[in-house]
Amino acid sequence: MAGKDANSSAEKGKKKEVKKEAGSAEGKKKEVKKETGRAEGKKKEVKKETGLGLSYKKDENFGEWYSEVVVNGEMIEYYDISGCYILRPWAMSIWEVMQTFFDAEIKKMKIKNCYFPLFVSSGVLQKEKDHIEGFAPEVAWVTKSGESELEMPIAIRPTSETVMYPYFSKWIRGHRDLPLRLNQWCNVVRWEFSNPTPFIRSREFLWQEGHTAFATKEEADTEVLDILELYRRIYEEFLAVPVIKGKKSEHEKFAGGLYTTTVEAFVPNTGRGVQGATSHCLGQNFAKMFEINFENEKGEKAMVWQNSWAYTTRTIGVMIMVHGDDKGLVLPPKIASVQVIVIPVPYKDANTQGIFDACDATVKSLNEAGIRAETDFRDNYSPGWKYSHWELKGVPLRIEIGPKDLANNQVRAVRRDNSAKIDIPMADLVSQVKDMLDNIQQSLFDVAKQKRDACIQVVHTWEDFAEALSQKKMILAPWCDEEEVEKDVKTRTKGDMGAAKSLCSPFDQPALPEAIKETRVQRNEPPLSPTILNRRYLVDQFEPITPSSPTSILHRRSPSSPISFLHRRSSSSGAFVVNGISWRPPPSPDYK
Ligand code: 87F
Repeated sequence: MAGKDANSSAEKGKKKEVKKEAGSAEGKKKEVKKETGRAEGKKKEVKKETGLGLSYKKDENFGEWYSEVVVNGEMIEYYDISGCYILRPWAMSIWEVMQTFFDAEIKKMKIKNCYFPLFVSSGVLQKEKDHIEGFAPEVAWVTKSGESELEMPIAIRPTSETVMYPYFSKWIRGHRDLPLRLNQWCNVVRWEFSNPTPFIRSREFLWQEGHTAFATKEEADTEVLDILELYRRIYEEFLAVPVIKGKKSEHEKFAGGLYTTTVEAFVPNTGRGVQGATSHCLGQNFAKMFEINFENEKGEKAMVWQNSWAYTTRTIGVMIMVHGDDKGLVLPPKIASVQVIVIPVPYKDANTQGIFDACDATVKSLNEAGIRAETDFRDNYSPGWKYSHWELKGVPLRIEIGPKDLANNQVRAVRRDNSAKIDIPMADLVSQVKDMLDNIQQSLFDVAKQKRDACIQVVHTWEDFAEALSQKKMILAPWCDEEEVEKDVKTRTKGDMGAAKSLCSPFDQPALPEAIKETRVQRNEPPLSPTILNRRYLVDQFEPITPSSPTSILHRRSPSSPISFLHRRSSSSGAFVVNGISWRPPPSPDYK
């Protein structure tokens, strides 16, 4: 997963929390199985007439709802190895749509595809030991072939820095070998220990990993942002999931790199942010380690500047969590392998063949216009069963054709996202269906954005911060980006729901209140940048801080007086108070 996957030191050691979020799939595998039997064993919400439907409601039991929706929606099948899932064609086709888009875009940028081996020798893996250290427990090893022990265990790639960079060192000699821009589409293995969740946290997942080397930092910086923009487009234009672009804090960045940029999504049901994908500037750290040098135009020896970037099948899980409802999946038209399902609704004495022919003609016209439409002619299921089945699978638009439609030379279209129904004259079929699909795509995004924005809270005091956190809000607060302060926020907010973490400092920065800026200048302290904080794994977001905001901030006062959280500086006395009263911080020797 891009979050975990594509880095995040801070993902470490926070595994328990995940359970309460989306997770809970594992260990419930059996339960899920029981629940998923279409017809049997469903006592609660399952529709009597069809045996289809979900037994859990999204707002009542999100974890169980998610497990059920991915299985019943035919995206995932559980497997007999914990944390490993079968991606069924319905899910794989979504991955392929995103892959087609991204692959074409990176080719325009002259990035080339390649494939490096799945196995890593321990010697090579150790080369990156400093950065691998925190991740070591997740590395899976092959130790035997048949019954015989291997002489040296071989690791399965968790990421490919150590696999690729020795060859970067070999292939890059002079400035004419630069830039070297490679990408690979592959699987990686990270042996997670807690709460595997389909798509979101699995032990094996699919991703693309880009690894590039440049002569200058400027070129590397540009690429980091170009790739991040593609990630934004995948989420917003394809998956209809709003994201926030920004920079990770020092604590949350990929430890091996110079800086990490990210797109952060938000799942309102859990109240948490999800790292959607990351694009790192690695600086020259790996160049130093792997001796990736080149002779520059002046004939001098120089080190390359590197980037790495990835997005994973986690994208699909985020989309399901954001759009799915109590009837099942809700797929945005751009990624749905079937955008329109056409269902014949024959009636006793009606002209059944005529209805079937109209269905065929409808699909043909839509296909010719580039719309992915199919018809469901199965005669062993009723129309009602088919409606529920395709709703569960999230097909964006259903077209029904019955005797009345045939007589009136029209079809009935029903939207998956809001159940709106309209009759479309056959003459307007293609244009109206196109419009409806565009409209569904946009509306899914708008609704998701509205929900997300409602969960963003600007805070200036510690009390407000804690309160907003307990309300599952995404918090936007002025922030000093110091590791010590971030660790302290984590310690203070540790609880059943997990601790708070910073998600990113958004590129789109709201203005800081003048009062805060002035205070920083007066104290000769570096400027603060508004940052989004939230409980681990889900996101809290920000909104602009209003000019009238008080000056309380999350920052470190000065090197000698470690941290002053959310203090408010009274303009008259210069004393520090919080919310008008003297602030008593939680017991901690370091804090004032
Ligand atoms: C797990 C086990 C071993 C993340 C790991 O984000 C190593 C790692 O290096 C590890 N989990 N990471 C960081 C990956 C960073 C980076 N790699 C290339 C990316 C983008 C693609």
